[in-house]
Amino acid sequence: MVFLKQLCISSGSVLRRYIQTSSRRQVELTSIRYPGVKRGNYGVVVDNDIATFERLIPGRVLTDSLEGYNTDWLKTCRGASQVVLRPKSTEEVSAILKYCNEKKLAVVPQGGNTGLVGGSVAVFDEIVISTQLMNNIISLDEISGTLVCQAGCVLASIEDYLSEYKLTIPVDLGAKGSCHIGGNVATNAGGVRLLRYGSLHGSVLGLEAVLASGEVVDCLSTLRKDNTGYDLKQLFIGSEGTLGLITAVSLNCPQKPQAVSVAFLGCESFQRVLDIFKESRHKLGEVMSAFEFMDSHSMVVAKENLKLKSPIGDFPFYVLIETSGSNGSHDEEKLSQFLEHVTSSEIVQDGTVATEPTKIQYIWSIRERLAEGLLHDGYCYKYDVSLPLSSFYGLVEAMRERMGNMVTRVIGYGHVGDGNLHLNLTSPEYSSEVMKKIEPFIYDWVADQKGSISAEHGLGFKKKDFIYHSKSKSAVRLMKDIKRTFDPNMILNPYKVLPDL
Ligand code: FAD
Ligand code: 2HG
Ligand code: ZN
Repeated sequence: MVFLKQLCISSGSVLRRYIQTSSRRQVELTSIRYPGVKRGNYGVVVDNDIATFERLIPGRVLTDSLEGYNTDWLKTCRGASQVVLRPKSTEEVSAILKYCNEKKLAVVPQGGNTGLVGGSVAVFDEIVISTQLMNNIISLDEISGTLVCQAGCVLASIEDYLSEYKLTIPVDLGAKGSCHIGGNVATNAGGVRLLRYGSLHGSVLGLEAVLASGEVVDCLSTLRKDNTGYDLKQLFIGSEGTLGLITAVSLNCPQKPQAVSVAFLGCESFQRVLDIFKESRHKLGEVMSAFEFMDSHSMVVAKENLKLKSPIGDFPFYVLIETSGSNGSHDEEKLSQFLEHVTSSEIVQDGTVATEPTKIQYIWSIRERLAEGLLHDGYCYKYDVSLPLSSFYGLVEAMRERMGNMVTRVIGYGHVGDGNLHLNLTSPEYSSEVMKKIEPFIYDWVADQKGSISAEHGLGFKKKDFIYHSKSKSAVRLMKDIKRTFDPNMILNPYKVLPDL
């Protein structure tokens, strides 16, 4: 395959710096913290296997200093993988998987290792297959905005590449300096642009994946419309590495907005957040590209743990609204009419608007760096749920009341515009008592409201046993049938997504 451009791995991001500085702390092995999970009947890697891998991908077999590949971003899961493989091409991935399948060696696909549900690292000694070196752009059609690239391209690097062509990427998230597009697709990541561009189920035009047997499934279409049979690519989107290893992706990339504004607003209650949302949908309409909220407890994390300054005074709730479009003065006029309305009707108490890139970035960092800020407290119990807006913040209040002083804090923030709440609790270190008090209560609460126990992060290792809170028995049975068809030896990311396999 001929590549257009190799993207350099983004190294300057805050996220990457954070990962490096905090990786000194040793995390308890997952197999010890979760004694209920038993190692499957898989082969154990021996010298002969290492020699074979070395033949398949010379110089790209790692057996030393694997701590970073074995530990998740949250520092809550640690595997004991003895080998990391770094293929460069689909053919190499295919040869590796064919061999592993024959030897019944379990594997875990890994992109940027920023996943938040323990899905990207081994539970026992699964082999890590990293997409780090699969970072080439394959093609770009500037007219239609269709990008085809390898799965290991870092999201921020793709965004930089596209911006040279006045295009942008339809998915954006705080981990963009480290996460890979393959990882984004494998988790069906949502992020802050979903409100504008929809989910990856719509933006991914095609993909290529390698099955456990080594067979390459070529669904790398670049067509917007293609109704020929079942849309197989959809099965891989959000399958979290359990059905195949995604090696390349074709994406529909929108025009880069020419003008962006961000409003940061303070208000008195969560009901006011909803009032602002209703008014913004009405008055900003098509120019609104993000609607996020955070509570006052989140602002404390931003200020105390991240040393960020709030651009406005103290309020119980904050809203971040982004507008973006092709005509700055038109968007700004709409935004100022909207702001005049919400302040004069006292829905909003105070606010500020940024149009300069550095100021916009600063305001976004208050919201986007909360995940990082929480890690300063010690252990973070992370929940990512979909709820009807009528009961959205009720869960945060219920958890705060339930946990009392068992935890350091309970905070709520997230993508209100998509009905996605991020609920986080922290304590100085992991406590099974705290965990028992949180789960399954939290999942029962969400199921009672007909919500989803995972809006965007997926089930991974930590949440797989609760799948029935959001999916029916018949749906899970079908998922298991699909898993058996795609991966009969169950070597692909075992102990993840589906329970009791
Ligand atoms: P990894 O973490 O390496 O892997 C994630 C899962 O995908 C694993 O199960 C892994 O086995 C599988 N996988 C990875 N690559 C492949 C592949 N090529 N083929 C098959 N399977 C693969 N998520 C959101 O949805 N929205 C957000 O706003 C958001 N913000 C975040 C902010 C921060 C600071 C952090 C740390 C994470 C955030 N996330 C968010 C979590 C999100 O899932 C990941 O950031 C991202 O999508 C995962 O990409 P990755 O390359 O790091 O994948
Ligand atoms: C975000 O939206 C991410 O910032 C992380 O999805 C959410 O920290 C979290 O819980
Ligand atoms: Zn999110």
